[in-house]
Amino acid sequence: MAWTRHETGPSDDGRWSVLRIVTVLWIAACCGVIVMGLPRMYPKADQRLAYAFREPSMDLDKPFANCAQAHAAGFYDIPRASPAYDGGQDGDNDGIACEPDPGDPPPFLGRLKTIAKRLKPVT
Ligand SMILES: [Ca+2]
Repeated sequence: MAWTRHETGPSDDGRWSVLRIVTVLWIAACCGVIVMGLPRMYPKADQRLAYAFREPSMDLDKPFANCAQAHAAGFYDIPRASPAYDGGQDGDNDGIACEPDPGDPPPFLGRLKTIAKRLKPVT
């Protein structure tokens, strides 16, 4: 039976545990080197990712006249932190202005297009 093997003395399990720990530490070290090294190899990559995923309305400098204009320009769910936020366009005062109307296309589709456009290589 398997349990008698553990009672008789050291088995392969001990060596495998050490090997497993060393392997995990090695993989963790490799991941650390990659994570720490990538920004040094490609210094602009993290800036570009941050820009791509940045809330688009943060790049605006003033609110839209109304939510219809915001929606026509492709802006939905404008957060309070954005310069484009207007409390008058946030009817439920939850910090999000110009939420999509029922029947509007899902805003995340437009957001995905923006992210893809921002991630395209500059030629
Ligand atoms: Ca709201």
